[in-house]
Amino acid sequence: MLPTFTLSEAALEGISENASVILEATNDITLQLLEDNGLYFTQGTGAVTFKADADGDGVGSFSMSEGDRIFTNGRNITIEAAEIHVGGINNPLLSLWVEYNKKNG
Ligand SMILES: [Ca+2]
Repeated sequence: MLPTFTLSEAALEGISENASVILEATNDITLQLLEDNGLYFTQGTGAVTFKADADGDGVGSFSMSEGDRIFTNGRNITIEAAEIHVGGINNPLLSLWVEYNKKNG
């Protein structure tokens, strides 16, 4: 069994504004129900990447609750996974992309 790591919501929200980060997992990345239903990244230019299934064997999903929302605050957010289950992301282009993939995926 692979180890599980937990990062707090506060740690994610505390990533400094111009730091680019990649959060990578062999299999699943799960955002637990957020207390305030929002993950608010600090406004800035640093790109944030969630990469599930980093070993590329087709097992690994990115999941968050339907009612939760990621506030990108101008940052680029990338989500890569074999399967993606998102709540909401307040980035218009990404939202469209997610909707498209829900319908056509
Ligand atoms: Ca995997």
